[in-house]
Amino acid sequence: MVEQGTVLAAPRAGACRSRAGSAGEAGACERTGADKDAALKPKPRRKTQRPRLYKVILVNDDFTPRDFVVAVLKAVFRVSEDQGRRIMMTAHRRGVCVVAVYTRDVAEPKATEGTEAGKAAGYPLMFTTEPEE
Ligand code: TYC
Repeated sequence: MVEQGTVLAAPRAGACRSRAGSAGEAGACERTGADKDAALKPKPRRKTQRPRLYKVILVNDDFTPRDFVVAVLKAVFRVSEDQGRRIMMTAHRRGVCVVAVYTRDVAEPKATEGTEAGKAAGYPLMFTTEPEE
């Protein structure tokens, strides 16, 4: 709910901001062509907020076999063999790698599924999630 009197949008650059009482003054705010049309058309305002996005992060360890990591990436995140290998090698070399970005309701179950796949096979493979700025 928007309270009465709440300012939803500041006047845009170039909008006529003549003082009260100037209405009707000849030439107070004259416009021509496209500028005139733009002034009449209110800027569309977003009615729904974009959901926050979460990164799924692959964490390196010293025990999970490389091919197993790639297989999990392919199965859970639907990446290609080539992409899976690149993601795995980035985590291997740098410690972590962002696998993908999703809404929270998708990111968290995928991270859990990947981590559980490692656990079921006896590996400490880990995926975490982190909100994007
Ligand atoms: N470092 C592991 C190895 O050398 C491979 C690996 C890569 C494990 C990425 C986890 O997130 C990972 N066998």
